[in-house]
Amino acid sequence: MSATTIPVAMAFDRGASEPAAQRWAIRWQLYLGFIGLALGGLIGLLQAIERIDIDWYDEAGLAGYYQGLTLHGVLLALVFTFTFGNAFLSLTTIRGFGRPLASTALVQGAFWTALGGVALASYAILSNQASVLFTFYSPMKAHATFYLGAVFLVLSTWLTSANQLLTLRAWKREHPGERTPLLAFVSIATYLMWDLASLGVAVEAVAFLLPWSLGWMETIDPQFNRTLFWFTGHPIVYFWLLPIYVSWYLMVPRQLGGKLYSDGLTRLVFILFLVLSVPTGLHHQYTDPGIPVWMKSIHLFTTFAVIFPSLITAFTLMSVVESAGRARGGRGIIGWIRHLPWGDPSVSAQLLAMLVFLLGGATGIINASYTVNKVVHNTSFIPGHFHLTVGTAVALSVMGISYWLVPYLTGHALYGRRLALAQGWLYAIGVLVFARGQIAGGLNGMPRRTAIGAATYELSSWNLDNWLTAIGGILMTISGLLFFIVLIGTLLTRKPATDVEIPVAETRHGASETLPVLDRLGFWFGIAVLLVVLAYGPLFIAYLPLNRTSPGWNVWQVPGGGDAWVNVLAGVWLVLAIGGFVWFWRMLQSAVAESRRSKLG
Ligand code: HEM
Ligand SMILES: [Cu+2]
Repeated sequence: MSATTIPVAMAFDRGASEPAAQRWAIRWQLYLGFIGLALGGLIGLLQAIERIDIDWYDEAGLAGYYQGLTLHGVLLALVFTFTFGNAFLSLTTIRGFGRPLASTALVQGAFWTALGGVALASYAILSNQASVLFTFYSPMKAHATFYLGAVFLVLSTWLTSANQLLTLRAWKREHPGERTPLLAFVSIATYLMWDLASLGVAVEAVAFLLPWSLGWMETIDPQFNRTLFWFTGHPIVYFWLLPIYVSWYLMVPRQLGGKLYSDGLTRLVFILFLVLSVPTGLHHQYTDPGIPVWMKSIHLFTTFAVIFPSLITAFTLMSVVESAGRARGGRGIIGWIRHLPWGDPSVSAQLLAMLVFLLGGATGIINASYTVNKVVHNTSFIPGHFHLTVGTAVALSVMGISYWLVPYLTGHALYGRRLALAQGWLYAIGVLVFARGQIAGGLNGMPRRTAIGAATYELSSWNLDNWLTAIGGILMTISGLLFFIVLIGTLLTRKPATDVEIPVAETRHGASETLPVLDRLGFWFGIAVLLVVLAYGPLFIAYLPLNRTSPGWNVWQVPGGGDAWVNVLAGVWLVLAIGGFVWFWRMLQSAVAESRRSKLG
């Protein structure tokens, strides 16, 4: 039936202004993230059921708990989030400016570097030479391919950012004197924040970890590296979150049939994140020695300052959602909730993600408080907290966004709407049970990053917490399976999508009411740099010279790994992985071109 292919091709041309050569790079960047989500999520299941003494690590081919936990953290917190951000905010930049990205080579390059990074790091982790968790604290020492992979992954985000900035410049030339379109503005602000934030980990990896791991440098300063890590490690949470805020602020209102509240307020929120996200990292080091209390206190203040744009967000979104519910005929104090379009899986997943995020934000304030932090530090309270934030507010929103994004990018209709609906609810219920287990366990002194099932000091009072963690984790995994059934069904279906567009809301208070200074990204970036210098400068000055005394440790593996033949294997593996992918891709493209030609002929 020829009707199946032709509308698909037409669907691309209708709404999109991205050329095919940019679209495939965006699409594959997204798919790479989905692969990370699938594999990472499956390992989450292993971690959850380990707590009720079901140990499937051997069966999964993993050497142990920490190899699994490294995969889980890296695939979900780094690979999944970065590739989604690269894909989604490239697309929103295109849509915002109404023109293609300035450079096709950069958007394709971002995909290839991300893929190369994932290949390198996966090799290191899967061969059990890098069970150092996603925070890769020294003096635990991983194989160099692990750090190289991290560098590549960060590079892919920089290429994406460079492309946005080039596109901004091109657009400005075409539209002298005009206000930057809001959607493009927030997409670029997100990446500018991250450019600054990622410097810490880039310096850490390139100047210290990589040369040390290659044997060019004998010893390392673990405390200094931790500080560089957390320079990036706090703002990274906003790099996870802000792409989702782009959807919550600018897209969900449209999906609800309402309007975005205010152009100016939205810009202000993203500017506040740009300015305040980075000078906060020391709140992860409240318990670290060697850092003066007054410096930690400054970061405490900036941390509480970032709560401000988060609160603006909470109130703005609530007002948008409520007025949409009322516009749809809802009445009474809570009657409007029923009138929201809960039957749309993209909307319901994101509304549920927002609700769960309320608890994520509240628990975050507990972590951020200097004194109360001592109660929860390094306990399972922390994973309880961040599965409500990145693990749900972000992950569940990405799934919700996918329910329109994948049809948009492929031209295929969404498969299994009811499954998709069930998926969102199941995940939200699952994570609430899971987090209840982890949070209560943490308050009961249960450590994080520990195979609790195997621990000899397990307390009987943790029993209920462990069961809740396991049951919640199983529900989340089933929900994940549903998501991938919907996703694969959508990729395979022949039914063309009927309504393919990027949902972008109109604004109630538009750009004409916005102060011009709220459009000046360069100015705010400068302020952000200044605050970082003030917040970290004195610390680094007081800290230097470096205390490079520690050799590398491999605490997860019997000594003897990392021989020369392993490096040869690593090289071969890499070449095969990348070469195989290119070959497969070329083949696929020529097959598609072939079938188009024969259809037309
Ligand atoms: C099926 C769903 C999931 C389950 C059952 C699950 C389970 C777990 C458990 C039990 C831990 C704690 C391990 C420990 O402290 O020893 C953990 C850690 C973690 N999870 Fe998940 N998780 C899931 C999904 C996610 C998602 C979607 C994300 C992020 C997008 C995520 C990010 C993380 C991170 C960053 C850690 C910390 C790793 C570390 O401490 O190094 N998880 N997960
Ligand atoms: Cu933080």
